[in-house]
Amino acid sequence: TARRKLIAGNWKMNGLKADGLDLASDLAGRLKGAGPVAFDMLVCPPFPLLFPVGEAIADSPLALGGQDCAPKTSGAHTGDVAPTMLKDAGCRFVILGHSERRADHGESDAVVNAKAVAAHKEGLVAIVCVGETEAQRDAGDANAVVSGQLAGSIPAGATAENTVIAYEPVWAIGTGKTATPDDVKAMHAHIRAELAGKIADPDKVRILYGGSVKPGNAAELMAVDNVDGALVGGASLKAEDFWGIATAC
Ligand code: G2H
Repeated sequence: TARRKLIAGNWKMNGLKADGLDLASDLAGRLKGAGPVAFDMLVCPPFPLLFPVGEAIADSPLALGGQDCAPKTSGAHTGDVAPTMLKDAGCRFVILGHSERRADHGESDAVVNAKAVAAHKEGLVAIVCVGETEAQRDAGDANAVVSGQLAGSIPAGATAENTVIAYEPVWAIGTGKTATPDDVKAMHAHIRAELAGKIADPDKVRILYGGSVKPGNAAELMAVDNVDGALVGGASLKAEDFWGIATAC
């Protein structure tokens, strides 16, 4: 099954309005200039930047996503952002259950699942993140941990159109350590097998790799079986680096 690669930039908590506009406009310009490309490109800025960035790239193929959303549509939930609001800002995607959300905000698989249900209701594509810690990997539990996260986080009604999986080994996030192509190949094959019965058309689901992806290692990682794109943090903050990753695949 041919799956079109998705190169997603997770800006995390970085950048003010001027930086975000520069970065997004630069990428949109490169996409426009490149003509037909073999990948989809997505940027996920912090919430306050969604509207200005969304307006700046509205006429471009560069897609917009949020980094999280609430499991509800509206109401008395101070500090939360509803999927309807992401949609209103022009988002097509939302990252859910990133390991930083799981660690910093105690998000469980059940919470991620509820958020994905809410995102799907608004027609957003949920990028559901999974990944083991270093201790879990060292204990030989990586596959079991990821299986549990998939089983708990993927909601009923998930399809290859409304759901993307991102495998991010926690020990490789922002650390400069990257999983080896063999590690990635084994885990992505495991995830693909686990998707059967949980998502319609499991062969069509895109499985992204994330964790210290940069221009220098992108070609090698993106060539691995069942790697259908990248979720990029640090290296998505510079247009040249992010573009370098996208064009390496
Ligand atoms: C993993 C990744 C993006 P980085 O969190 O989600 O970040 O590329 O900085 O390791």
